[in-house]
Amino acid sequence: MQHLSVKFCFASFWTALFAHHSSFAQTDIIYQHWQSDADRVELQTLEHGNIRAELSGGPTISTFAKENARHAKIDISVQGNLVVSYTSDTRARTPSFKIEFQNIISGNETPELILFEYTGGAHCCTHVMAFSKNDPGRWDQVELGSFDGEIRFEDINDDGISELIVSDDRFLKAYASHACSYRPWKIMSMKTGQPVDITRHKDTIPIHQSYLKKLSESGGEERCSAGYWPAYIAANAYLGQGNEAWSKMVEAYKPDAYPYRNRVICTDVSVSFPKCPEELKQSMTYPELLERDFKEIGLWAAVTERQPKDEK
Ligand SMILES: [Ca+2]
Repeated sequence: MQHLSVKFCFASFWTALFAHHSSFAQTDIIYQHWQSDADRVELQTLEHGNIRAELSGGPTISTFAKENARHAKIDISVQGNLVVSYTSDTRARTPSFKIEFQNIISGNETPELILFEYTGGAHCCTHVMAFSKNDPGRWDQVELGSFDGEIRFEDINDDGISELIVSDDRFLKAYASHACSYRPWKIMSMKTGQPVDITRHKDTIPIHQSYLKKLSESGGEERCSAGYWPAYIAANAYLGQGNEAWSKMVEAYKPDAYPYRNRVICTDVSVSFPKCPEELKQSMTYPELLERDFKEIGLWAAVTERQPKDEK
């Protein structure tokens, strides 16, 4: 059973990585999947203009896995001069890697090299890094984050620079099982060299609209109601319709139904639940829990507003 879930997960990893839109052709991408009996993977190269990226890998001693782990190694050279040599710190025994070129930073003349590293485990995570030329001859490494679901680059506002679109993992397993956790999109854009959350920018409206269309066709409202409503309300809130979405949830909410069962939470968020003193434990209904969580992630105002919010 464990074996099956890992296989499924690899399948979804590759599906997620293939599902992207960019100005670069598929030939600009290298995939590297480790066979479990191999000590190292064959070196592969990817070129763009005078930039050459080499992806290789071998056994490693990492912070996470003391033995039997494998790392990815990226060497980037420009006109034959080595500008980046990066070795990943992985916990994976049979990791998967992908590199591709994407324009995600404006103001420099070269595209970024993106490394996707699937760290292993039943679900989590794909760690994403960008290598970017900033000052003449200087290349920086930028952490884009670790994500459990789909990851894609798409130029959502046609300015020639791709935005990063990922599943919002804050909604994962918060109200339902992994399979029943619907996640709205989180959208990020690079500003002054760092990823910035632009999920509520007006340019993202078509992304949320298309998400809601898919969500309504998913059957999740019936099958996974407790995991469906948070994503439905959040995506609607991004479109200035949070208030109506909340009302729909309240209408559908059945206090006695299993998916909506009350949760006991610890009112001190700094204390893990097993260590929570009895006097700090509190039973919350499903709507109360949603309200608390939406307040915590700064979305409650958007649930009670009616106009699209433009956060730059
Ligand atoms: Ca763009």
